[in-house]
Amino acid sequence: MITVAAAQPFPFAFPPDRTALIVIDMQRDFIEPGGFGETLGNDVSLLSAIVPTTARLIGLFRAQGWTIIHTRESHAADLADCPPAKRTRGGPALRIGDEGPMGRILVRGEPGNDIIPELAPLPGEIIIDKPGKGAFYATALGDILRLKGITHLIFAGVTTEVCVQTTMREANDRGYDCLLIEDATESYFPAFKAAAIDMIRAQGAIVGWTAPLAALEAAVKGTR
Ligand code: TIU
Repeated sequence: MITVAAAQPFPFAFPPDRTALIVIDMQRDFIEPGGFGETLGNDVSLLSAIVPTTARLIGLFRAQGWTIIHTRESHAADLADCPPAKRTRGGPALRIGDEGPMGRILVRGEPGNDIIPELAPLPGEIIIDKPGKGAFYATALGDILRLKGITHLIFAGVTTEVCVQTTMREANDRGYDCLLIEDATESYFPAFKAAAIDMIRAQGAIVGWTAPLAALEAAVKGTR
């Protein structure tokens, strides 16, 4: 076991061979102008801040040979997996499936739906395409984790209070111990990021633990 001593609300211990990193939706659609995030009215520039830290976190897992899973929020070209309620909600500049500057908004295989080049998955890393905010809904993630014997999950990605928090809650209800890396997750709303982190670790880790990347790095270094 490796123990992240500085995790909150108390130390987080994980068995590396039964742990996976899940990097949520680090896609051009959320991080670059002209994608889904911007069509919803958000200032997407805030999200780039975590790219270097997330790259370091992925690099740590690669160096150790530990399991890495990337997710992409995406829909089929015919939008058969996109509930009308999701497509018609609000008054976005462009709707899911509309043609934008990076191809069709939030559609699988379009340039804007790719993971940003700085964090591109390597061969052998798992990619989960998900139509919902949670990565367990309508995907094979649960089966994949079970087959690999995974019991602990470490989370990064965007946005903290939407897809990251939803997936952590899904995972927590399925019995996984979850750690969120605070400086490898970001929101369009700084107050929502702070609130999500607070509510995840409140009540004795009711959803899970949080820690800065340096705390995980220090814990891993201690085992070498
Ligand atoms: N809008 C927003 O904050 N997030 C999403 O729609 N998806 C993800 O969080 N990936």
